[in-house]
Amino acid sequence: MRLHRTRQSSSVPPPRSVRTPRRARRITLPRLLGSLLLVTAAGAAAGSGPAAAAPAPRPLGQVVPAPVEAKPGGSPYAITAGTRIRVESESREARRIADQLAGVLRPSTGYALPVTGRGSDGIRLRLDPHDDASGAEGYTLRSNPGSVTITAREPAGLFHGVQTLRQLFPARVERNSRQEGPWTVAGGTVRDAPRYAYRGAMLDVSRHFFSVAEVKRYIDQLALYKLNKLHLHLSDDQGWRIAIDSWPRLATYGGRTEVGGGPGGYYTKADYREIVRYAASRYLEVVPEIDLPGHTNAALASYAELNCDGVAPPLYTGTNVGFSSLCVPKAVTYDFVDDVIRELAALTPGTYLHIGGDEAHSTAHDDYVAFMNKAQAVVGRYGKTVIGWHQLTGATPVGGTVAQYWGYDRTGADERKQVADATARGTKLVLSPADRGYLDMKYDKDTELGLSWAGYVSVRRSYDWDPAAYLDGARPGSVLGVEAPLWSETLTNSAEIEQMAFPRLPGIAELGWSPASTHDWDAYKARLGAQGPRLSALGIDYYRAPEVPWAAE
Ligand code: TNX
Repeated sequence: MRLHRTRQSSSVPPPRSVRTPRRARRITLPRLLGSLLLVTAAGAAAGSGPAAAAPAPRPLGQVVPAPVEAKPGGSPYAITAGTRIRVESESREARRIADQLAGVLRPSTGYALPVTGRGSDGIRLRLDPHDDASGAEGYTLRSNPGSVTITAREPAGLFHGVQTLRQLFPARVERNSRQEGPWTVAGGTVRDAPRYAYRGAMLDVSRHFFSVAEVKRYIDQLALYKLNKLHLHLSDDQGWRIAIDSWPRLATYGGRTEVGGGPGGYYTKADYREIVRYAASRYLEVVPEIDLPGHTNAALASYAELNCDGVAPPLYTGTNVGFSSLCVPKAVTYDFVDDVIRELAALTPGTYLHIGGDEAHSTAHDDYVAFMNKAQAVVGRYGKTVIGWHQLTGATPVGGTVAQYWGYDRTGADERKQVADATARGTKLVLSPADRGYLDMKYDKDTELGLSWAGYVSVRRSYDWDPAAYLDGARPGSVLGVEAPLWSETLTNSAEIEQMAFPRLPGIAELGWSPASTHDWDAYKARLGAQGPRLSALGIDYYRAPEVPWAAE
């Protein structure tokens, strides 16, 4: 019996943060010669310090997402052959972050960069329990000729500070082979902390299944831009993607295919734990979603008793929505919901559990309300906070529930008002407007991948809105943050994920992180354009949106 695809278990963890995609990793003779030349040039430059005609270091504020404050001042810092990375605190997490930074810097600089203890020089990572200004995720980065010091109250802040530091070096620092220096950072101070606590991205692993290695690759990319939530859409009509011991056929049968009839797949519990662990090591919390009571054909096909008529439908490989529903009156439905949520909650260390609730077009309204109210209680019983798509506000959200708003410019006033009114009763909001934040919408009429039901979403359109002012009538303070969903009806691999996510994902990340006062399309598009060579160095084949002034590669 074939349990699951070998694709997900064959993955070897990438040795460094983001690898070049398979198709771009072929080594051609000119490329080989090119890198040999570079190695020679780097060898000649090594140890000789910054060359006389070295380009000026990147301005401190030229990072995405924009920092709260960047004050230039003094002479730059430069990494040399003798540089050490210093962990200034007795903290295994700080040590791990230092090792991750070394993993980025060593291949491209060609320096040993040992990770060691305290000292006044080098790249210093310092945890300061009294650094209240940094909060849970912020940091301060100070650069002068003697050292670059990142200080934070929490390890998450150190990690985010390290992402900023990566962007202050030349883009080629992200390459896997030795590059020419100098490796300088402008002098001065960056102070930084996020605007919102919830900064997410969603990956739909149901419509097409993505291997653990593909999910890890996306996690690395999200971490670069300081996102802190990975929402996994683990079930839908086309596939059930997580092993549930008490209902094994959900995965072994319901996970057997995907849109277009491909082989599908699912995560074993060990696979899922590995994703959670990897995400946590990049300071992302996994938010698992089981979509209920609609979007459930894969479950209904796996267990006949879940259907009102007791007949299992066939597996589904098309792209329609709204045709499936759990059987609300049947008792067994709630055994199923309880088992699935219990097992998933036990696997998930994070706060949230997402129960879907969207497009339940085949569930009568009263049934929907009754069902969602029961399902919310189950999530609470297993110690998690409910997130649901914003239709959940049509039921009775329990206090502290999070509604994920995915409306768009044509969403009716009544629907918007229903969501806004719920915030007066304590519902919190994560904003994913489909015509702004949906990464699966086409950029324009020529985009090959993606869908267009919410219209085309240009890079500017996805960036140019204010989460705090987006939903009329929402209680101030009810917005927890933003999330960029990526539905995968048309996407089958990492290269396709990246064509849609880049360059729009950094813009959503900036809306979640940067102060509203930094919001300015013209300034942003220049900073984004400077990310081009960096994305290329990471092996990300981003969409060259014509509205962005891309820096020369
Ligand atoms: C709507 S947005 C859906 C998904 C589709 C997506 C495609 C939402 C909560 N439901 O089922 O995959 O559109 O863009």
